[in-house]
Amino acid sequence: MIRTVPTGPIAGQRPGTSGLRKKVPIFQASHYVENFVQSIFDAVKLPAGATLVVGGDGRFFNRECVQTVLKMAAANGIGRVILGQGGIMSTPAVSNMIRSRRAAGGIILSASHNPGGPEGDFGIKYNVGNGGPAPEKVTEAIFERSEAITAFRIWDGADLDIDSVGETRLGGMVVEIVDPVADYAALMQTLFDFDRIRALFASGFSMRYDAMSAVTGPYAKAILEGTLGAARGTVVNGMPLPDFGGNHPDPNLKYARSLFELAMSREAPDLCAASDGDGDRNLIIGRGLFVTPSDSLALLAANAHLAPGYAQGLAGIARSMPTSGAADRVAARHGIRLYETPTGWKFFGNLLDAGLATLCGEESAGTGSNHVREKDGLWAVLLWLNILAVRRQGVAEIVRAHWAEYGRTFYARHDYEEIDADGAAAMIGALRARLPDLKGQRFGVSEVEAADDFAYHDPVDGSYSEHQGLRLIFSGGSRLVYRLSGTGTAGATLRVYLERFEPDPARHDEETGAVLGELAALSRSLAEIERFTGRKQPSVVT
Ligand code: VG1
Ligand code: CO
Repeated sequence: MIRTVPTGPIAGQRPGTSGLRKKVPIFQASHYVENFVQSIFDAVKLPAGATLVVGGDGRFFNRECVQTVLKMAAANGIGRVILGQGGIMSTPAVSNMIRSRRAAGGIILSASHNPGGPEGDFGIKYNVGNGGPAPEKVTEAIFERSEAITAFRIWDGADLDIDSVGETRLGGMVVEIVDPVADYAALMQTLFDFDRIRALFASGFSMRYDAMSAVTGPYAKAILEGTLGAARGTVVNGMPLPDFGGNHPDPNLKYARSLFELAMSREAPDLCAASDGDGDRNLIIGRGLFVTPSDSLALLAANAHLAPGYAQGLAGIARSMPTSGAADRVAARHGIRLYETPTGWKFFGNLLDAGLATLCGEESAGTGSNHVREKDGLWAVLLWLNILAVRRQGVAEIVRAHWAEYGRTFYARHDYEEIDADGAAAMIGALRARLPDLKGQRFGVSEVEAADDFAYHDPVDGSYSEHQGLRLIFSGGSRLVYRLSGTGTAGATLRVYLERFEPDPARHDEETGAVLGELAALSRSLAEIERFTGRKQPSVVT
């Protein structure tokens, strides 16, 4: 039986960079999930009988939330829900499922790389029919609806068994529970030379893949150990856990520290890799060398043609604005276009749909291609493996050769987490107001050549997004970018992105911290970070 339940707006249901993300207790509050899910259905107005894909990263509250979404879908005229077994499906696998099954859209339950558990984070994200995150006009419409909601519709009945593969019914709606891995694994097989990667592993190539007790464990085990013949035990922390084993499923140098230490040790395998909570991010570390995500995008772009799925070359490359200019040099050399977009994967969707870009990437460990409309962690690892299998060189050797050819872009991101939101906003406001004066000013050996508040005109649909980060471009190839995070759940997080281009190979082995030291000091004094936020140093450097 369908029930219509009166409700009223709950403040603050505005989706951020990647969906609605809040602390678990907020999601557990009465009507919180129901209001937001009803706002999605009201705003996107799917045709009666439409198909919807639903999956989550398995974090705490995933299973309860799946039940609510199913019951509300049944009460809102959805014809079929394709659900990952146990409520689990990685973000790129949901994207693929939406596309391959021609679903109208999908709902992803995840807070990605944020910590999980009863006091951790949760999130709900709506993806549209191309398989990608809803564009801004859709997320705005959802938010507006949440501010005016008066009732939600829900199926009144017992919870469904979500653990057995097969079809069941909820009222008039079919619930199809699927193996979340199979279709995704089949897609990977069409893109990469699995025989060659198998031969690489057979030749003794060693690897460690840290699934961080998050969603990619079953995918990595099936593909790396199952199909490609990597040694058993290659995948560690391979079981998705509601609290991610008490760890923070963010594959960076801070939270994947033990993997990093292994890669730097005498026992280092040929390749160390990791993915985040929902499987869309990747970390790549060669023996003794961490590959920055910005470099990884450039390297993958320069070598993608070695994989069958990209043998025709690339139509174009897209990167988010804070991502380093390393990929720009590859695009320039290959005579293809480089698109610079605001932060967040939703801005790549139009470029991919229109065939303007083939590869996309972000400095935050996200890389992907036109095979789906999300960034894809395991895909990036497989593309690296394909390249290593063809070139038969080590990761570090390939990276150094790339730097020698294109120059090296030293890069770091400084995060000031959980700072006071008003102080952070005041700091950005003050710096924004000074941008026109900064242009032409000299700091040490370099001069500010350009200073702006990044805005983006989507070349496909003409939409305009402003205030996407403050940029200072210096003579000699250095850059500073300041923006506030749109994914945090406590206070504000200031992100400062630093880069410096170094063409001279004799200087490519210098320490990133030393190379960027002066720029880091300047980033603090210029924006008066301490005065506005009380912080002398960043809380995380990646
Ligand atoms: C961060 C990253 C951004 C990424 C977003 C979602 O956003 O900087 O590059 O697209 O997370 O990633 P922000 O607004 O906090 O800087 V995920 O893996 O959460 O889907
Ligand atoms: Co993620």
